[in-house]
Amino acid sequence: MLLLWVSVVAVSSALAAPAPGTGAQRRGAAGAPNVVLVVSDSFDGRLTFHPGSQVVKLPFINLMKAHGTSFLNAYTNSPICCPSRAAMWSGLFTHLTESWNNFKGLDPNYTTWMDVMEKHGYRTQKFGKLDYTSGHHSISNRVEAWTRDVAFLLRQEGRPMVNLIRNKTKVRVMEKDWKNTDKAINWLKTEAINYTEPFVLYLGLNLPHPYPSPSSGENFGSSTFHTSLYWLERVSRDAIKIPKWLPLSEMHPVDYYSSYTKNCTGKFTEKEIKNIRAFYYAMCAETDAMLGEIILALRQLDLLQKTIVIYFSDHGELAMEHRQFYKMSMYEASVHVPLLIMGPGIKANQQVSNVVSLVDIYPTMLGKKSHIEISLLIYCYWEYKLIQIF
Ligand SMILES: [Ca+2]
Repeated sequence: MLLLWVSVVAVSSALAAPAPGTGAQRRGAAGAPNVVLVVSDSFDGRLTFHPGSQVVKLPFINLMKAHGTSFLNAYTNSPICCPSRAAMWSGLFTHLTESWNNFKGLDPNYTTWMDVMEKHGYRTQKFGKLDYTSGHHSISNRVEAWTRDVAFLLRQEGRPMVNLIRNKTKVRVMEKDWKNTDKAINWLKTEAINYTEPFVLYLGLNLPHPYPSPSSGENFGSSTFHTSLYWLERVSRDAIKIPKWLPLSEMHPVDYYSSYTKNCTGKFTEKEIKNIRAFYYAMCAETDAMLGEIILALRQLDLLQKTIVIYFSDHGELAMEHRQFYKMSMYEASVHVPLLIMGPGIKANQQVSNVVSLVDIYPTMLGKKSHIEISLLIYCYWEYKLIQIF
């Protein structure tokens, strides 16, 4: 823990230095800062500000808050993976992408903002979870979206449960995400560091999405909240709120249907609910550590002062609020996402309360300005235009 704290302090000192080239407005990529996006899954945005921030230690999100701009009211455009990510990569609302569920996303050859940036001289690279194109989920996903407006029960997920690794030194629980984080860092060290052009790096993490539960039978889904004592110790159990539930008979039929298909209509003790929430928060702490590894690598490579770092998630996680887990609901826990931006030209320690959403990433990256699209840079006092093509 001391090591982590020292690292955060060291990064803070590096960020205190003045940003080079501030004030530049450029066409094309030449001279523009690099951009690194760390995009996790299922992260409840309310953990990035008070009082949610009291429940779990997130040192690198806190660092981004202190040295950058954080958005207090950032929302997903659709609270499920593919539709959310399709909106983010295309800059189009869900009624335009027609990605209503995980069955349909963008076409594989769709021109995203990253493709446009590459055409304008950026070196680009993606690692980890993407999940914005069609063809990665089952056909049943076509009718199992958050609407679930069918007259029969499609399938029931496994009951939400926890699974603990009783090891106080086990850091790398979600090994696949750590491998992708390592790959991204290796790319920074061996490729990006040598580029004369600016680069855009995207790292997609699966955490803090719950893990598969094969013990729950054929249609098991991902209902296991899994972590180690190392991460669980970062959670303040006393600060965990137990959500109030309506009696099953008073629930709205849509909520009841969601609760039923998510296998949450049975009996849960308060301890069980608190555990599920604690394990979810611990998984968020592990996610923060991966973000931290990227920030530390940028600092070690002397890239931090010329790189804009952006962190957000595709949607939230209900973690037993409204008698549900997963997302697929318009309740706050499901739709409120974290959104933090830091780097050269971006105002430090600024909290923005304006409502923004993931479609705003597209015009932010491309410097597009119109009466409909909102570029986040107008809130950040971001003095660069990454590219200006419209
Ligand atoms: Ca997701």
